[in-house]
Amino acid sequence: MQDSLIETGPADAQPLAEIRLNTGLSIIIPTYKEVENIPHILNRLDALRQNYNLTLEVLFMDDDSQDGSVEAVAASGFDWARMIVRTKNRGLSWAVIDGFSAAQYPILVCMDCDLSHPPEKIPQMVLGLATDQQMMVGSRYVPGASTDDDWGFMRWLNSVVATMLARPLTSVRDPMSGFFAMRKADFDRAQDLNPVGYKIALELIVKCAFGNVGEVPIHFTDRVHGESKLTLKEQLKYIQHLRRLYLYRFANAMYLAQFLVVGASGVVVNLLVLSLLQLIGLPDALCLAGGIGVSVVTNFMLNRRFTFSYARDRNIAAQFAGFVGASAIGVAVSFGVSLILRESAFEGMSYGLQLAALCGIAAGMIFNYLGNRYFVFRKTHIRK
Ligand SMILES: Nc1nc2c(ncn2[C@@H]2O[C@H](COP(=O)(O)OP(=O)(O)OP(=O)(O)O)[C@@H](O)[C@H]2O)c(=O)[nH]1
Ligand SMILES: [Mg+2]
Repeated sequence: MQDSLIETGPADAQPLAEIRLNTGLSIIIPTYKEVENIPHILNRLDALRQNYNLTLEVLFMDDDSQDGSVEAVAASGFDWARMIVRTKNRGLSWAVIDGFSAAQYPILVCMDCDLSHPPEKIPQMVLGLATDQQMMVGSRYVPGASTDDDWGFMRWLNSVVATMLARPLTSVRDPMSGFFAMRKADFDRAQDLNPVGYKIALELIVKCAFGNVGEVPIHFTDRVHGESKLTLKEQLKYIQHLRRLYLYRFANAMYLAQFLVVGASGVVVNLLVLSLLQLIGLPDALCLAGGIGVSVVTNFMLNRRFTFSYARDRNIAAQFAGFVGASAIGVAVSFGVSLILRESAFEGMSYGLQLAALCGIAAGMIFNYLGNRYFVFRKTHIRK
């Protein structure tokens, strides 16, 4: 943790305007075709710099916009601002990660270039880090915050649903915000950063295991200049990102949940195939065998592709043999457990056979899951 960031006493002892911040700030701004906004944001940051006598650097992390952005930063004449042009590993989140890595000061701030995020809130955010907060978020969803009036219903709904889906990962009200501050030391310790899409704050909250995240209310202004890059494709990437984060945070529960969903899909496939074969007039035994055969293959493929995707570059034939073997042993376990229970715990009970069968199915499934998780798709020996 940093020593005091504040030169002159705690925040509530004096008005914010009088506080002098003596720790340098690195402000990271990911950009793509933001040439019109660059002079405006630099002027607002310069005003802030002078008001608070800040030591800061501003790094524009640009994905090779080629729209005059480089020249716009140079023309500002501010020696504390520079542009880093990126040609590899493009994308907003990676631009921020690269900027955080390149930063030279102990406090990191991330913000958009389109003036949606008020730079004037930065001192309050930095102040939060001076207490025990690990991250401070410029938030649209805490009391005192607001958004421009023309946020349509769909945009609002979209944002609410996205935030709700992240709720099991963090209680932060606005984890989707692109405006946040944290310590460089915490960033340097972060491991396994692997974001897809836009939600870099959420990625950092989960991967740094931040429990103390403070929120500062902001007024979120819609962009006036330039175009939004938040396309539908980006929004779909969020689902992929969420899946990764859930896997990271709740690995075992997620593997089991996905395994069960795949199992349920297998029931549907089985019945569909069986009915189709019956329609074309095959004998019952062949219909049953067809349903089982196809659903075993689809279950295997789905588990390999999704549930245990970390192992999908391993030998498919060996995995398939293991999968079928585990299923066969699972069936045997199910049969054995059912028989034993039928003759012991459930003996003489009405529906005793059905109850015994249900327990057998559960035991078989658990065996099957464990066999796949720890043997067929085990995590060791993953080829890089
Ligand atoms: N380096 C880099 N920056 C990006 C990329 N996509 C967007 N940005 C920047 O990230 C910030 C946020 O992007 P926006 O397009 O404003 O996305 P948004 O704020 O979610 O949506 P709107 O405000 O409605 O446009 C802006 O400063 C963009 O210039 C990218 O692929 N690479
Ligand atoms: Mg924006």
